[in-house]
Order: sequence, then structure tokens, then C-alpha cells
Amino acid sequence: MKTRITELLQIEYPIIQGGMAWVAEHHLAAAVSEAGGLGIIGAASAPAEVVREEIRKARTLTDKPIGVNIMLMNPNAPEVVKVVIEEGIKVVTTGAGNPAKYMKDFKEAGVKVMPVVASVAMAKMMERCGADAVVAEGMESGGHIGFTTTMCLVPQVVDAVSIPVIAAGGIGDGRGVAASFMLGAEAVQMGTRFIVAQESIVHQNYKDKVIKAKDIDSEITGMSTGHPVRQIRNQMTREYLRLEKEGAGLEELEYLTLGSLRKAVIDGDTANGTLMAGQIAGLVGKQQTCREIIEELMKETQVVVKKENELWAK
Ligand code: TUI
Repeated sequence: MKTRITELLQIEYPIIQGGMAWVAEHHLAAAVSEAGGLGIIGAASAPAEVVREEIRKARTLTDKPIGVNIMLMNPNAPEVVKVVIEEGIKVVTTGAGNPAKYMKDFKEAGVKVMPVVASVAMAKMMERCGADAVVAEGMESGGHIGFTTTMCLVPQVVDAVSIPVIAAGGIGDGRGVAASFMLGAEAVQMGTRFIVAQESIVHQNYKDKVIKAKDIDSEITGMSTGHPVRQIRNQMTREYLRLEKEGAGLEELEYLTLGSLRKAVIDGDTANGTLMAGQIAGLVGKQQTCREIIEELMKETQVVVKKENELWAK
């Protein structure tokens, strides 16, 4: 199928893998791109030279387009931008901030920019700055989130901008893909389903937590600090939320989460680690290769759309 996004990115399927911190490294990104979606390397808080290595390693695994997600809260973001341009990356997504100051450099280098936004105002601002598309991410997502749900955010962003919109947050199967298209999106970005992909290097303990999670098993920490983060409930979130309720300061809360994503992804510490995952974890029930995930998603989407068409033809 063709949409403005598949054309813009020169990809086969309108499926983009989220640029998840620690999770979205070169194996996962390359596998998604090889399967016809857009794989994304999540630069997160990594030093710029580590990002360079990740890009080069991904290139040994695929010659299909690969993107990089730049986490704008990262103090190294300016150097990461430089490396991404030097390495010839042609598409970036940005998260957790406003990428306006990098737009000129990206444009000059021919890099397509797709900022992740959590509000209509931010989407409009990004269009004015020259963004090629926006990822409208609802608060069902894992990780750092905004306050509006995907169902409400996507159609409002679609109405507010002329550039193509990618839906994210709460999408886990073909029904979610079809629903996103009904809301006016031209592609989807998915994170949680890819955490448990065969090619994902995430520790099996973390993957098992996602696979076993139910609909109500995530919590939002950091509401009081201005950095709300959705993750699967565990000992750490219980402690964090207790401290937040007691009015703990930023320093004490940050101490609790220091290196906690690494603990979850690399060490498999499901008690003290940050198990970032979206609300759709309840629907994610098995480990599959990226190719299986993408092919299943596209097949399911077709079935759902066909069924709906038949219903309306009666
Ligand atoms: O960025 C994300 N999700 C993330 S980043 C991340 S790394 C992290 N680790 C620990 C603590 C906090 C973060 C984990 N998950 N999603 C994209 C996203 N961007 N969601 C919301 C936003 C956003 C928020 C504010 C985008 C723009 C924005 O604007 C602020 C401004 O400067 O106007």
C-alpha cells in the first residue's frame, strides 16, 4: 500500500518502529527495516560516538532506509545531530522537546524530520518550522508521554496540519493500524510490540513482563516532576509513587531511577528497573520476528478493513 509516508520514506509498509531508549539498537532497527517498515535507532542518552557506531552496525545488517530518534532532553543532542548528518541518515524522529533549532541543519543535509508531538499546538509549530511529518503520540504510549489519548489527539492533529500524520500510542495489532487510518493517520509508530521481537536485545525477564502484562498493569510516574513516564508496575514504581505522594523532591526521585532503564533492559532487573511499555502491553502476547510482526499486522489490517467495507455495503 502507498501513503504519503511510505512515499516520503521509501518504505514498503506504513509501520515505523519507536525509537525506544536502550531498546531500539541496531539489531532491532535493521530487522524492522529489512521487513519493510522503518527501523529507528534510539539515540536516547547515548554519547554521539555510540550513536555513530550503532548506525554503522545497522548498515552492516541492512541497506534499507534506517532512521534515528533524537531525544532532545539529552545534553549530547547537538553532537548527536551532527553525527546523524555526517553518517548520511535521511530520516529522524525527535522526542521529549522542540527540535526547531536543528531544523535548518537537517534541511540543508536533506534529512526528513518527523517530530513526535503530544499536542495540536506542538504539531502546528513543527509544521511551521518545516517538519516533513509529525508523529502524534497519545498517552497510552510507554516512556515519556503527554496528556491526550491517541483517539483524541490523532484526528485533531490531522485537522490542524497539512503534512502527513503518523499515529502512535496504544497500537498493537491490525485493528489498531486500521483505526489509526480511520482517524486520518498515514502510518503508525509502534514500540511495545517490538520490545518483545525476537531480534530485540531486551532481557528476557523484561520481555516476559510485557507478555504477561494486563490492560491495567502500567503506571505513570513523574506526574509531579513534569516528566510523566509510563511503565509496568513493579517495586520501583510503588516506591516512586509513594515518595511522590509524600511530596519528595526531584533529586530524591531521580536518585531512585538513576540507570534504571539499563537495569531493566540489560540486567533484566524487573523489581528495580524501569519497565517502559505502553497500555497495549496487555494485547502483546508472544515473541515473534520483526518480519512476522509486520506481515501479521498488514494481513490483520486488510481483514479488518474488508470486514468493515462488507458491513457498510449491506
Ligand atoms: O520521547 C518520548 N518518549 C520517551 S523519551 C524517553 S527517555 C527518558 N528516560 C527517562 C525519563 C524520561 C525520558 C522515554 N520515552 N516520546 C515522544 C514524546 N515527546 N512524548 C512527549 C513528547 C514531547 C513533550 C514535550 C514533545 C514535545 C514537547 O515539547 C516541549 C517543548 O519544548 O515545547
